[in-house]
Amino acid sequence: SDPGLVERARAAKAALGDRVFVLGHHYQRDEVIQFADVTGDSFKLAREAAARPEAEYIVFCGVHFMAESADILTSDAQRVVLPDLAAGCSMADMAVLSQVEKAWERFAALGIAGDVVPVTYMNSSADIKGFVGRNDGVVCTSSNAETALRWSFEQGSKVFFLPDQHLGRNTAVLKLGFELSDCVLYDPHKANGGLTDEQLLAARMILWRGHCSVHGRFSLDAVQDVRSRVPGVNVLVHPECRHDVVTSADYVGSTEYIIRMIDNAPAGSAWAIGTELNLVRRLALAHPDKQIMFLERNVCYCSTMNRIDLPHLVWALEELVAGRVPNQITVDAQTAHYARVALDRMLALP
Ligand code: CIZ
Ligand code: SF4
Repeated sequence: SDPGLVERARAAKAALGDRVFVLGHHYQRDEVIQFADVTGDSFKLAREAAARPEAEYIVFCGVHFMAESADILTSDAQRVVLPDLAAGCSMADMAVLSQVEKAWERFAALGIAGDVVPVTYMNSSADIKGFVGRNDGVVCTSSNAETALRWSFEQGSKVFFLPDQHLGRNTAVLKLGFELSDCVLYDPHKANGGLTDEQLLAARMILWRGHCSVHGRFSLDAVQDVRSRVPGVNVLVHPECRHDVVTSADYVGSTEYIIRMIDNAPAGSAWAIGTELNLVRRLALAHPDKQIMFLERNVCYCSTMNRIDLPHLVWALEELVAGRVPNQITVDAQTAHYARVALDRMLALP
C-alpha cells in the first residue's frame, strides 16, 4: 500500500493513543487489517468493542450492521465510526423492517403469530434485531445458530428465520435433522410472501428470502471441479453457502471455525475454502506449508467490505485527530433497547 498513507495512518493512531480502538473484520483488505488492534468475526468484534470502555472512539473496519451492533453494546459516551458509509451489507439490506412487520401481520391474521419465534442472524440491521427483541426472539451467529434454534423450538412450534435463508435451512436440516420440506421460503417481493395459508400452517421453518452475495455464489460445480483437479482436497465452507454446496463439502462452519481448522491442519494437506477471498488469501500466506485455495475459479471479494480502504481509514483517523467525529453510527435508544434484549438473550444461551 501507498507508503505515504501508511505513515499517515501510523501517525494518526499514535496521536490518538488509547482514545481510539480499531476493529478489523476478517474480510477486510490487508492494507486496512494491518492497522487493526484486534481482528475477528462480527460477534467477536462486537464483544471486543464492549470490552474497551476506555476507548472514546471505536473505528469499525467492517460493514454497517456490525458498527450498529458495536454502538448498541458500548456505552453512550463511546462513538463508533465507520470509515465509509457506503460499506453496507447486501444480505442485511434484504430484510427491511416494514416488510418483516407485514409478514408478521399475516402470521397474526392466520392465528399463528403466538407459535412463531423470530430469530435473526447477526447480519441484519439494528431495527430487525429490535423487532426480534420486541417479539420474544433471539439473535444468532453462524457459531451458535444450532443452540439458538433449539432454544427457539422450546418457546414455539415455528421459527421465522431472518435474513439468511441458507444459514436457516442448513442449520435446521444438518443440525436439527429437519426435512427440506419442513422449510418454506417467504419472499417479501411476492404477494403474501409467495406462500399459501396451508404452507405457512404446515411449515416449521419460515425462511426469509435473503442470501449473501459472496457465499451464495459458490456452486456444486465448483466443489466437483476442485475435487477432480486436487485429489484428497478438503472442502471447507461457511454455512451461508447454498444447501447443495454445504452438503457436498467436508467441513462447514463459521469464520472463526474456518480459521481454527486451517491453523490445526497438518502440513501438506490441501484445502479449498468457500468464504470471502481476503480471508482465504491471508490464510494461504500464513500457511505456506499447506495447500490453500479459493473454492471458485473466479475471484469474489465482498464489494462492500472492500469499500473500507486505506484512504478512507486515514481520513477517518485524521478527522478524529482534528477533533471531529466522521461517519458516526448511532442507533436510536428505543431500537437499541430491544436489539439489546435480543442480543442478551443470545448471550444467555447455554
Ligand atoms: O458473511 C459475513 O459477513 C460474516 C460471516 C460475518 C461475520 O463475521 O459473522
Ligand atoms: Fe454481507 Fe456477505 Fe458481505 Fe458478509 S460477506 S458483509 S454477509 S454481503
